[in-house]
Amino acid sequence: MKLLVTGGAGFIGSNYIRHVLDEYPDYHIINLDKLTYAGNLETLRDIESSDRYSFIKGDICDKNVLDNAEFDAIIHFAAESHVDRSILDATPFLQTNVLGTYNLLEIARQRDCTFLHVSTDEVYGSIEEGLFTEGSPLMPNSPYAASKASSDMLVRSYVETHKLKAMMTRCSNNYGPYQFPEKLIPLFIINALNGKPVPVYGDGMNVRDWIYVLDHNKAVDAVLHKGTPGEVYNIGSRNERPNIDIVKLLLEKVAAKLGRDKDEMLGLINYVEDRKGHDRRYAIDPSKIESRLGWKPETDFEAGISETIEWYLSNQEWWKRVISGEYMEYYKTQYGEDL
Ligand code: NAD
Ligand code: TDX
Repeated sequence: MKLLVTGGAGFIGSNYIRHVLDEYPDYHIINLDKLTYAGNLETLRDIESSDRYSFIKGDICDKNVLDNAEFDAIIHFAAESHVDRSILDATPFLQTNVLGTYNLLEIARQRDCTFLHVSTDEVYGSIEEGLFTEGSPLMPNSPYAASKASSDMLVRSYVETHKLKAMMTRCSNNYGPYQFPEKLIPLFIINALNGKPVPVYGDGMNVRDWIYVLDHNKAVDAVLHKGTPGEVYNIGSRNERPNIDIVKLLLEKVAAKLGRDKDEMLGLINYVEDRKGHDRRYAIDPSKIESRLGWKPETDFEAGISETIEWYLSNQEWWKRVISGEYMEYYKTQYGEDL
């Protein structure tokens, strides 16, 4: 099998590539990535010399970008992925997430290859009670979510119209190593390590459903190998937590690891203005993938968080390079202060 992975220099895609190369000794991976601010080849240093891996620097919006590449399936992770950035400027979200996905669908149609679209629970909007199932209506609230829902609709249309062998996954919030520091968990770990305030939006009671990145990728892999074309699969860990609980857990664990005073660390909590259109609660029902494909999450949340904190402690060079330059400008615009 030769897999074309898009966005493989990002957080989830890089973890997916590592997982596939470890799991399937006869698989080859081509990684197509534009290397935006979120893409980083240092994340792939340990595998770049593998003769089963190759890299194309390119844009998924470019019609000719894959002209010289051969592959059996496309696993599509590439996206603009941060909600706050989509509120500041949605343009790249529409370009990459909508037009880029359309371009890849066309390429997949011409080659008649399998297409696995990696989407998100955010397309369902916010839910007060109960869980999102695959049949829940799409009610995206942020420009990011709207761009992902649009891409989901395009995938659906290619299945119906062109009989493309496409499948779709919708996963909850991921955490783990190599996540870009703009997202809640790495941002708060790094600020805590640096003794900087951690900016909690609103009342801190928004709920997210957290999953360890490798569990997500094992589910993507199950869909690739055992999924039914045309189907959507929700992926989640049944692990709902209000943000403030996560923040306290992170700060307490960082304090313990650094031998610092817990109450002093908790003093870094800074309630700030809420995110515009902030979804109150995401909650995924993963019963379908569990019962039909035999997947289930394996990582205990507290253990996964401890490992993640340990990783950011031991890989300071990685994130110190990542948070320079463009990210510092973004941070100032978003939070009104220097990093
Ligand atoms: P990320 O921002 O860490 O990585 C995105 C990658 O895509 C980067 O390497 C970037 O360079 C690349 N990219 C962006 N635009 C591109 C373009 N036009 N052409 C080629 N490459 C481009 O994102 P992530 O958190 O790893 O998310 C990966 C996918 O998973 C996304 O589709 C996202 O919507 C989805 N998802 C993420 C989460 C989460 O919690 N992070 C949850 C559910 C679903
Ligand atoms: O500084 C912050 N303060 C804060 O309170 C940040 C960055 C976030 N938050 C809150 C907002 C959310 O309620 O924490 C929660 C998680 O925020 P993010 O890490 O930005 O994730 P979220 O907006 O939930 O979206 C994530 O999950 C779904 C990913 O970024 C998406 O790519 C994925 O589709």
